[in-house]
This record gives sequence, structure tokens and C-alpha cells, in this order.
Amino acid sequence: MSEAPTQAPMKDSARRVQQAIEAAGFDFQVREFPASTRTSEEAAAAIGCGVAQIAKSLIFRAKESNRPVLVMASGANRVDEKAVARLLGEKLARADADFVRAATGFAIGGVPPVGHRETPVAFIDADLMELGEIWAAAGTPHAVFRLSPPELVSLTGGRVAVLKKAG
Ligand code: 5CA
Repeated sequence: MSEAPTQAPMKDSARRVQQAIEAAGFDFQVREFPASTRTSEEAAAAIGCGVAQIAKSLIFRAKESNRPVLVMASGANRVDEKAVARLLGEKLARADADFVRAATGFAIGGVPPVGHRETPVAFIDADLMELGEIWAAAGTPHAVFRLSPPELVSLTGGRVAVLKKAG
């Protein structure tokens, strides 16, 4: 009789993120949780951290060029799309689920900051830089990885800016 495995094999989407992290020269470890990490609130509850420490990876579509735009924002903040559009020099449209899947290779709820099919223009919420450690999605609604804010900048090449909506 064989022993029950202590851990299920990592989901393919999470493994792709782990590989992208390593290909970029980092050693952050993707962690899968039994509980959902689909939203910032759920991720914070599963991890046991503050919701502000969740670096949510939001995808927008540049209206004219159709380029994917990645905005990494604190889970505590709402993103000011006009501020992002000003920095980009192009208006933004909401990305629908199909666009997110086509551009990143991942489904909403697990979109990571790296390993996308198409390299996005990237922006980082300045509020994230105030924190010691943050957590980002890792390809599935049950997978995340921990890193520091400067490491997020290195990993993604994102431009740090004030992106939150006031109020
Ligand atoms: N895994 C968690 C925490 S790391 C996560 O991915 N959270 S998230 O906030 O980055 O992802 C959910 C985001 O997906 C929402 O904030 C929202 O911007 C986007 N989203 C949710 N539903 C839709 C939808 N129907 N169309 C487009 N975007 C959506």
C-alpha cells in the first residue's frame, strides 16, 4: 500500500509562474493554498497578511494600440484608470476575461505579474513600495508568491507611480 501524498502536484499554471520567476533569475517560491486566493481579501485571509500586502495584477487594454497594460496595485486600493492612461499616453479600455486570457495565458483570479504570453507595459502602485513584503498571484486562484516591493520592480520592469483613486 502506498502512502497518501502529503502534497498534490503543482497545477500547470502555477508551475509556469514558478518557471518564469526562475527564468528571470529569482528564487521566490510559489505556494498553493487549499483556501481560495481568487480575490485580494481571500488571498489575505488565506495567507494571514493584510489586504494592502496583496499586489493585485490588473490587466487593461490600451484603446488604440490594443496592447495589454499590467497594473500592480495594493489590494487596499482602487486604481485610477485616468492616471494610468496619462502615464501611458493612451486611453484605457476594460479588458474582458477573453482579452486577459489571450494576453497573459492566465484566467482572472490568478493573473500573475510575470510569465505572460505577451509582455505588457507595467505600472506599480507607489503604495506597495512602503511595505516590507507583498504577495502576488501565481497563475491560479489558489497560488501566490511572496517578494519585496523592490523585487517586484526588478521582476516586472514596472514603473512606480501614484495610481490609486482618491477617497
Ligand atoms: N489572486 C488574487 C489576489 S493576488 C487576484 O488575482 N486578485 S485581483 O484583484 O488581482 O484579481 C481580480 C481582478 O480581476 C479584479 O480586481 C478585477 O479587476 C478583475 N476582474 C474580475 N472580474 C472581471 C471581469 N469579469 N472582467 C474583467 N476583469 C475582471
